[in-house]
Amino acid sequence: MAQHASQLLPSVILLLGLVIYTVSQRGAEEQFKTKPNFIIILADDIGWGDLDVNQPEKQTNNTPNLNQMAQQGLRLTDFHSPASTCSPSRAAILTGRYGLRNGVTHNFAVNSVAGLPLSEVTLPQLLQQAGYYTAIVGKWHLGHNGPYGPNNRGFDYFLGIPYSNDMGCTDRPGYDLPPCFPCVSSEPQVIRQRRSVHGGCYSKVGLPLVENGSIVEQPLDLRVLTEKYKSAALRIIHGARARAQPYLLFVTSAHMHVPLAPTVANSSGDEVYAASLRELDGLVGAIKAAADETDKGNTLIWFTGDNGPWEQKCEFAGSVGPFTGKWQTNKVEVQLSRPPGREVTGCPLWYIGQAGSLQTPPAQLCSGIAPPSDRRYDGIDTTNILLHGEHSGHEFLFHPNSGAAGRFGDLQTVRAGKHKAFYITGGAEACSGGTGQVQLHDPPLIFDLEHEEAEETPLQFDTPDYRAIAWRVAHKRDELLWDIATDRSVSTADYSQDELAAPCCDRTKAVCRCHTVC
Ligand SMILES: [Ca+2]
Repeated sequence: MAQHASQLLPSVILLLGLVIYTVSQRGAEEQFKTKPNFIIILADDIGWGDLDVNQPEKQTNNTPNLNQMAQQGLRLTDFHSPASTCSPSRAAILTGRYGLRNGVTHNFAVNSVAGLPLSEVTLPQLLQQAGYYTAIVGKWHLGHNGPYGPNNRGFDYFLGIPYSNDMGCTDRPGYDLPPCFPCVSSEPQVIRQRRSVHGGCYSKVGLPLVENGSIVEQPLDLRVLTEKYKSAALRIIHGARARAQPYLLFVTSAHMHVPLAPTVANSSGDEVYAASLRELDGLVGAIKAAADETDKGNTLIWFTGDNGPWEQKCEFAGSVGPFTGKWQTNKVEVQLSRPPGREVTGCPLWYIGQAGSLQTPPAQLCSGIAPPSDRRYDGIDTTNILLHGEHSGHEFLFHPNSGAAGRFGDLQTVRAGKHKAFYITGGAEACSGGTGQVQLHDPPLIFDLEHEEAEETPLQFDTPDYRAIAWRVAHKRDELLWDIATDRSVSTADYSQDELAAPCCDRTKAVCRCHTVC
């Protein structure tokens, strides 16, 4: 149930189940003498099975730097995204609150007028007040106009895209399914749009690269974006260290969201995806190396994904590993993708430092940082998990509908220990193009994940086991809804749109083109 977070990092964690503790932490008393630095690397649409460490038998060797982090740091092996799409996932990470509280229940659009409600307080805002330098490099997707931009939501610096990397045309489109046309095409725009029926091809406005509220390139060049992000990230790390200022660096990479844009000799889907993974891994390695070089022993690096693979992108989508949601694909005529609630990413976490116990957890070192007490939080403080090896987390997790079926934000699945209950299934589009039939389940389908991670066979309804679990789930679900209903600070997001809200460096030119600094 909701907990009132009282310490640092209330917002970044929604945890459940075991945390495999791979590093002995005894013997290093000197870490975190000062305020620790935080680096959060959030991969987009990455799959649980994309990391070598999660599927070592495949011997793909695409993620050597992440492997190293997994070996030397902590792996959170039952770690869940708070939502199944980009905006609500990011809103929950930055606020520590479910979408039903922070108001962000589905994605914002290119033409969105607003964003994450201004009544919400973000993690960077708290750290900024505590003297941190705060920077985001990558995708924002929580509103790009005026007060909703990242520079007004707690970040001192922003370089990146206001939303997803497929929400605008480019001159050299990356790999996508279906392939999107370049901004400049001999074909009439209307034909381009008609052919882009699979979604994801936005041809009206060029994809902008924004730095601190100003468009610096439109459309941007996808093939050099990673290098720009890397340069910015390293500059931030070195700059903060030179000033002896603690920092929060939030790297929200375009990887593995389509369009993928690696340099490849062979453009087969598998090779494109693997090359993109290697590119992401290289970015992670460069950031870790810079953090090691500048402030080893005083920096926490957390790597995770925002919502799992976008399955309808087929060969350009990630791997879910064994978490296939088989009940849905077997029992429903049309194949489903991205089963609701299965937005799982088993994520390695690395904290930089020598092995050893930590006498002073960051929450204590950063005393004075406390989220507002006028609202309730769903996130928990992870100090003891990260630094002291505790295997605690949420016993119950709630997964909202973020756009597949039902009303936005409705509780779709509930995770209760080793069990998972589905109230709604269907609605997501599969690689085949089919969309599963939306079904409501009352009583819910319940799976025992300890016995069957593929979720193929639900428990029998008329058994004492089922009834006991269903009662617990229903009780906790009601408790959460009551908790939200009595929360004094619940926000509502404005999802209205206006064409003039689209980022545009020059409205007199097609697709808002500016080749150089605008
Ligand atoms: Ca995503």
